[in-house]
Amino acid sequence: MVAPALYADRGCPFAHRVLALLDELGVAPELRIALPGDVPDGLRAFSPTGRIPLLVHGDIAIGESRVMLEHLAEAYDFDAAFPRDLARRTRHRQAMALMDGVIGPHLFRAGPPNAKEMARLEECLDVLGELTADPPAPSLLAFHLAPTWLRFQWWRPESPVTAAIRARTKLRAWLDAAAALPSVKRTAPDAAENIADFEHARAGEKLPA
Ligand SMILES: N[C@@H](CCC(=O)N[C@@H](CS)C(=O)NCC(=O)O)C(=O)O
Repeated sequence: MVAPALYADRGCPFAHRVLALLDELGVAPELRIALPGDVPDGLRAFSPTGRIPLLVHGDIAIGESRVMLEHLAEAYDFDAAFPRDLARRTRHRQAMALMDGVIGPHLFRAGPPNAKEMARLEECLDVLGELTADPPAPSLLAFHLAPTWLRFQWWRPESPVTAAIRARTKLRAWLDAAAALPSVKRTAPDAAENIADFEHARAGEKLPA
């Protein structure tokens, strides 16, 4: 099978999900990684707006990291992708959707959530908390959530969202264990460099090449 090509910028949390899964699968991707703020070489042929990350595998280009994970899990027969039990499998999918739709976007927002947003976040964290019954073993859920949790701690240490996650002891322990999985750690960027990249991006500065 042709190797997948991943276009991203350095330290991207969404690309980290995919890199962790590929590491777990023992698949070496073609990497097209740009400095933050730059467009990876060749990306515009697939995405004129230069949106990242993008995974190209054979004749398919995928622009959503959650779909990249599912595609790669199927392409490379990752048996542990989801639990076999339907209800647990659906919970995993729901948690990933809530992370992308409700919780994760607060990483990219400067201000704190308002009261209504905070109530919704707490509700979603309750749903994530139900998952802690499953061990944080290698799975699409672990590879999906752990990179985002790392960025909350690195980029938003003072955020009420980070505090709300930390306050949930079991959820926090689960996320910490997911972030400590070997394939997540091996593919994680250096924390200090990643924080500096984020601060540059926030200030709208271009990094020196
Ligand atoms: N839902 C996408 C999120 C991708 C995403 O937000 N990428 C960031 C860069 S790390 C981005 O393009 N942000 C600017 C924008 O959305 O215009 C995924 O999971 O892959």
